[in-house]
Amino acid sequence: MNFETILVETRGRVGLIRLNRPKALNALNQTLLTELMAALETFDADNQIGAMVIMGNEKVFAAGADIKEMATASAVDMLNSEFIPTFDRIRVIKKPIIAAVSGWALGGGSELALSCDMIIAAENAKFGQPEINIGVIPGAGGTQRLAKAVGKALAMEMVLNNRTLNAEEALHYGIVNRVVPTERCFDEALQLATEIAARAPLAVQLGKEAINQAFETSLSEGLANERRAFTLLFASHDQKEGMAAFIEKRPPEWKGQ
Ligand code: DAK
Repeated sequence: MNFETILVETRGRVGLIRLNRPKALNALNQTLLTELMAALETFDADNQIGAMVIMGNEKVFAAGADIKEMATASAVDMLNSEFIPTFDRIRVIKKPIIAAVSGWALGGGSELALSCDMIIAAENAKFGQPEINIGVIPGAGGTQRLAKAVGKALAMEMVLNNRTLNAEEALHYGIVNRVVPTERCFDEALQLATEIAARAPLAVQLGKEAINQAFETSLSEGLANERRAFTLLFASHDQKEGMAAFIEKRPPEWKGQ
């Protein structure tokens, strides 16, 4: 896959996407959003890939939507912006996505990280929703995912007064999985993705789906969904293989079937 604004490669069963507009601090322009989505969906459809990592560089994950591209846009332009389909489509990616966040994750960049399933944060990571500085509010989930993750009071402060969170604060409020030395951020994210990608693919997929439903449904609906998914896995080769391997004291061989 050849792209203008991202670099894409595979490492074993992990699909790696590096945001690559360093001069613009990886600002998310329409091209980048289109390319990012194409790469994610290609990896999601590829049986050889079990998990994905999205990363920036050491200074910045992404500084948000491209303000220069957006500055003269009309409301209709925004309605037709790639932001809306991109963030809707990220929600339905079946395989786990891990964000490796070093430096700034601001505005749409923070929303992108929060749309991923897990976040490994570098010690220099900073999360914020500075849209208020340019006369708008978050438009890609910042008011919703953030409020659910950090609670109402802090979300208000972040969205209404540009309060940023450093890596330790982000860990404290549960929006990142762990904080690691900045130079280790990518390796730690890759390691986590590699481990998950080696696990039973259908169980990983249904586990992700079930956890995401916890944020969208009532407890009883969520529990019913979980039971259906659990039961469905008993129709898979990998359930038979996993349990047989345990009993026979050998490593399982997953087929994703
Ligand atoms: N867009 C465009 N260019 C950007 C940029 C951005 N978001 N952020 C930085 N740059 C550019 C700068 O203009 C500068 O370019 P040159 O002047 O060299 O040409 C270059 O990157 C380096 O930036 P700085 O010189 O400012 O670097 P510093 O280290 O001094 O500061 C900073 C780093 C990250 C604190 C600062 O650059 C900054 O505050 N950037 C803006 C952050 C921001 O406000 N982000 C929120 C953007 S609004 C939507 C849904 C969601 C959204 C949009 C639509 N729909 C549903 C339709 C999302 C909106 C947003 O994210």
